Amino acid sequence: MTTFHIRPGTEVVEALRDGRPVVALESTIVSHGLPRPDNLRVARQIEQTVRDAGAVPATIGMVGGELVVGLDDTELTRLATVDGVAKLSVRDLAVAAATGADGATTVAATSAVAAAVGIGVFATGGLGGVHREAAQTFDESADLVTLARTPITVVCAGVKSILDVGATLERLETLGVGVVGYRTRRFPGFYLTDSGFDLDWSVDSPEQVAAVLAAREQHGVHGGGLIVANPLPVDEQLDPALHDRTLAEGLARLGRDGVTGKAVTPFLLAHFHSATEGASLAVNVRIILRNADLAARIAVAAAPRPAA
Ligand code: PSU
Ligand code: MN
Repeated sequence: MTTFHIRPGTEVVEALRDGRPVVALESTIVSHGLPRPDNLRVARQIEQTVRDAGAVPATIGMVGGELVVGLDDTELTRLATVDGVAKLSVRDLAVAAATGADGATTVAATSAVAAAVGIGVFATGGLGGVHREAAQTFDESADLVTLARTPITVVCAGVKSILDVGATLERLETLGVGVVGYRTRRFPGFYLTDSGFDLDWSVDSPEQVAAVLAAREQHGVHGGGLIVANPLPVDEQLDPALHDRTLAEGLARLGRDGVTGKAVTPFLLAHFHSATEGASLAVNVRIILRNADLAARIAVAAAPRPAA
């Protein structure tokens, strides 16, 4: 009988064993969220940003059915460049493993796998959430329900602006997922600095996030996730008029091309990247790198032992 253990990379094993800071990174953004050939370059840059801030990066993905925490460069290259890499949510992991698939893990799957191996901090771009037509389609990302039951801190620039942000915030409240702004009381809008929605809580430093995590653990009451919402500075956001125009076009195309289900998010992101002639890509990359840096500083502040 084949065995299906999660395989942590050597560096990740050692860091976790020694109580040094580790940051989980997702691979869906690499395989499905960013266009080639930029995706591989950006994936490496994200890892380097985590290292520069003193933590060990652990990009999570599936290679030939093996679930890897801390892909090496050959594996990362494979997920960034080969065709047919599946988009894996939590429910897909076992099927993909049993069938020997290559797969990229979403925020949901990355969070679940990271928590399973004892990684507490994760950086991404923007979370999935409630889609705008959800009242008809029921399309709500599994990111939300997974964060309800997974003890992980996700650093992101809010939820993707292609979504129904208000409905997503309501669902996060219902599901008991903590949401704090990083030096802001406004929920970020991914490509945009401000989604237009208020937040109840704001934290000022990585140390304060570490204190939240310590309190949660010592209380032993809240077993779910914490979202640290890190907005882009206003002068780095996508031009709001360009954003709104591109989004309206993208949503119209969805309907016209009959795109549904898990293809919706990659379709809209690809539309943004081509319709803005790279402007949204540059913004998306800035978002991820800033989040990787903050996540690493949180992991450093929360780690039992400092980085080597
Ligand atoms: N954020 C990005 N780019 C992405 C995603 C997030 O900047 O590609 C991915 C994440 O992996 C997230 C997924 O989990 O989109 C959401 O997909 P869906 O809406 O189908 O759940
Ligand atoms: Mn969906």
